[in-house]
Amino acid sequence: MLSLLGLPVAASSHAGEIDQMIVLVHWLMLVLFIGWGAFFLFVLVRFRRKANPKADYAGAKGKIAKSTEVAVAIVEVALLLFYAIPAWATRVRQFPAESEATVVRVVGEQFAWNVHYAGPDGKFGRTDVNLVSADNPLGIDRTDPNAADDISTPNQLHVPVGRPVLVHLSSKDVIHSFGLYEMRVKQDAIPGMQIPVWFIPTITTKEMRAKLGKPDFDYEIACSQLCGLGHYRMRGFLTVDSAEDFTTWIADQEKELKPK
Ligand SMILES: [Cu+2]
Repeated sequence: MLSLLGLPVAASSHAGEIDQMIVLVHWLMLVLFIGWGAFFLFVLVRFRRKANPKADYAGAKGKIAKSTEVAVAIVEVALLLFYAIPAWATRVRQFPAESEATVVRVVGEQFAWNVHYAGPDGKFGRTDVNLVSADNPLGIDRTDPNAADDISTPNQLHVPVGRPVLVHLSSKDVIHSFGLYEMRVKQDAIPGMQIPVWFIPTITTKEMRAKLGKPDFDYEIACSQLCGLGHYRMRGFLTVDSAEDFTTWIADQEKELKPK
């Protein structure tokens, strides 16, 4: 059923839960589509003009219609109560502790995703809108001691596998939407707000490439909100690394920070 629906591959710990819900909703829609379609055909024949030359203002009466409506409503309420609301509650109420997560800031702008790592000290440095420039899209204040080791990577989000990722999401200009399809993550990025989003990646990019037999496969960061003329090219990449590869990558980024 999943491949039939054309869903992207799943690579986070909660992806199965979301997919199960999507599948259940589609089953319900399939039943409704067939049911309503059959009813429509029945009505076309049953109430045809030839057999009913005179319109009946009272209309047809029957119990089936009402009980069907009630049954559909019950299924919908069950989907909400047992699947949608509990899944959502985990997303928005059970955030991982910052000490146990990879914490990053992601700031959307027309038309890029700026990723900010706190560096080895684990403290995000001060940022200032007045310092924002082409070379410093996040406006990181390098004179702040906490900012000395901060890393800023445009359109490149690297995270280690198997560990919660906590993203503090924001935007510099208009409303964007942070979409990681393989992680089943989507959240609006709104200027003036820092919105936390979290997920646990379960398959590294390298493993996924091998699994799919596609050596150039990458997890993408898509902007899921029409945010301006360049919206189509607002595309970043998420790389899920093994713990060692992630450490190496961070170390490489740190090296680039050192004054040349
Ligand atoms: Cu956008």
